[in-house]
Amino acid sequence: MQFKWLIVLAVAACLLLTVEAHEKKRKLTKKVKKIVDGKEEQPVEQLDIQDAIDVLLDDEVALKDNLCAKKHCGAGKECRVNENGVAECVCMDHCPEEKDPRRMICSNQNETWNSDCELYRMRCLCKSGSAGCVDPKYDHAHVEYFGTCREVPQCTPDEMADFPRRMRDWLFNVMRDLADRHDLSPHFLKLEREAEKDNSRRWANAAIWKFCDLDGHPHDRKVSRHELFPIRAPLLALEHCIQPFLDGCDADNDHFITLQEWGKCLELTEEEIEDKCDDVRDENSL
Ligand SMILES: *[C@@H]1O[C@H](CO)[C@@H](O)[C@H](O)[C@H]1NC(C)=O
Ligand SMILES: [Ca+2]
Ligand SMILES: [Ca+2]
Repeated sequence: MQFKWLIVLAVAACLLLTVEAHEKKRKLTKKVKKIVDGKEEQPVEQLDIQDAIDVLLDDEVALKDNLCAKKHCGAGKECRVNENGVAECVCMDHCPEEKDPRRMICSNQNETWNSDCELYRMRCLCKSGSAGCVDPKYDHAHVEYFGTCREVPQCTPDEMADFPRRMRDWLFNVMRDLADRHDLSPHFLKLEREAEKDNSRRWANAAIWKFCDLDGHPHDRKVSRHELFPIRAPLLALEHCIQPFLDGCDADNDHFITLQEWGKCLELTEEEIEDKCDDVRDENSL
């Protein structure tokens, strides 16, 4: 009888100790993480260094979070710490489940996907030769436009003739909207203010701003097909002339649009268009 009680007591004591130790470690982990992230300054003497090191070594999650925090992975990829302790981008295991139909996209292969994450995850799997790749054609998949795939009507000559004007209007309105929302960098805000004051600068300044904005990766004063994505993808489903329009902008067919070509296809004169891209691009808009 007595023996039985002894066991119960021993078990209870053990449990209590584990819970206490666990709680202590949890608090310590939190503290160490805060210090590592620079959110809290802790006088060294108040923290047992060995305890802190133990936490960092034990708690691999804290370490991994920290290694991956500064790493940026492309669409469909996520950061993971490999066995050598190096943070690397790998194809995502799962994309967040997407129930919002507005997140659907149409790929360049005219297939509707639930989200861009799903498409880029598949491209990642195919590029890395993973078994999860269902068809090698996805090596070169990208988002063609937002929304489900649909029949994009032909752009008629009349519509095409009117399109540069519509585009100029649209660009200026977007620029003005960004200025109102304080989302323009000071450099481009100056261009916007000038356009508001002087009607003759309206189209040109908006065109220059958008060109500089698109020419981001790399910033080489020409806009590649890839760099056109931010205007092509949202507009393609709505404006069926955007694709022929953009194709036409690259007058010499070298796959890049220069500022001169951009100005010309927006029907601006050469005098109106000058390179005013800010070289300090760290406070870039959009
Ligand atoms: C793309 O898919 C849509 C919907 O399935 C279809 O209506 C359209 O004709 C297709 N477009 C092309 C270019 O094949
Ligand atoms: Ca560029
Ligand atoms: Ca060109």
